[in-house]
Amino acid sequence: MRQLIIILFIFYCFDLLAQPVPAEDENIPFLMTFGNKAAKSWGDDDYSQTFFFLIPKEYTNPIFIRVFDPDCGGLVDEANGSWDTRMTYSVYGGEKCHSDEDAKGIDPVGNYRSGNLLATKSFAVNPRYDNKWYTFGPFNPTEGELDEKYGGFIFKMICEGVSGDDGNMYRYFVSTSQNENKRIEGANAFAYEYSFRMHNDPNEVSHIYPYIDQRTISVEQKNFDWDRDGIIRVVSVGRAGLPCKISGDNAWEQSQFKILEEEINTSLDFQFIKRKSPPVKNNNVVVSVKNQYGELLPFYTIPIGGVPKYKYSIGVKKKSK
Ligand SMILES: [Ca+2]
Ligand SMILES: [Ca+2]
Ligand SMILES: [Ca+2]
Ligand SMILES: [Ca+2]
Repeated sequence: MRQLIIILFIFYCFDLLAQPVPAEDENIPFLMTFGNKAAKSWGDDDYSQTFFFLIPKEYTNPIFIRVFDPDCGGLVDEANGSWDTRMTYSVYGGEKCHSDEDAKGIDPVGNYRSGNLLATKSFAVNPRYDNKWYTFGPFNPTEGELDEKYGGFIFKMICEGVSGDDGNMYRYFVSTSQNENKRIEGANAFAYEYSFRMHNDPNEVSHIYPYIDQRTISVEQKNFDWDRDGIIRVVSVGRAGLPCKISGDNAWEQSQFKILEEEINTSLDFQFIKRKSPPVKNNNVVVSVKNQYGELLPFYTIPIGGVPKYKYSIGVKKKSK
């Protein structure tokens, strides 16, 4: 019994150290990208999702980018009639793979496929990859785009629904190993737009954590197809919970607010809190956050500076002003 407890404890620790995308603090069950013939009312506005993986400069061994349930069909995904959807995953590195303006947009337009194509693979419904991992790589970290500001090499992964009308649910993991999920110390992942599946359990709260840099004065949060599923609110070091406007079925909504001094160089916590009844099932939603210049802010899967906690003293000071 004692041995079992020790083994369980070790597994638990490994889990905490893991770097899944989405990550634990986000509590987002799956990323979601539909085939390009699906109606937008299913909850994906553009059938394309871009993620960036940041590998610290000090890390020099090969890396692998793993995809959980890359196919569209079987256990995990969302059927729309028969399974007829094909997903393409493409890994890019090299100059401009991230720094190109089009790569940092929310729409798959212009030169968003910038950089060197390092690997690509398409999946339809396929029991071989259903509920299982597929591994891209190995890649040498230097095949990414070096960005000193980020302190490392950046890789880009684009997932696109190139045919069909079903919903593809999936996750990523950047690993040191081809066959297992083994974290890379100091690595992170980020996106400028998140298209994801909410939990069905109304007690589960999902989070995204945009980072607020020194240039940010105000932000605009946009959400699509939230289906009026409860509330979306912002928590930060200076905010106990600011409600955002929420979208209905197949609709966009946006809210703007000013950034507090204390929020500079911290992450915001956008909380997605489901309504209790009637429950909303299989809810897919798209979210992005811009600054006052219209530049999109990155959401890090491991929030920079940690998950922000409201500090009562800061909030009270602000209110009394
Ligand atoms: Ca279909
Ligand atoms: Ca599947
Ligand atoms: Ca899938
Ligand atoms: Ca939805």
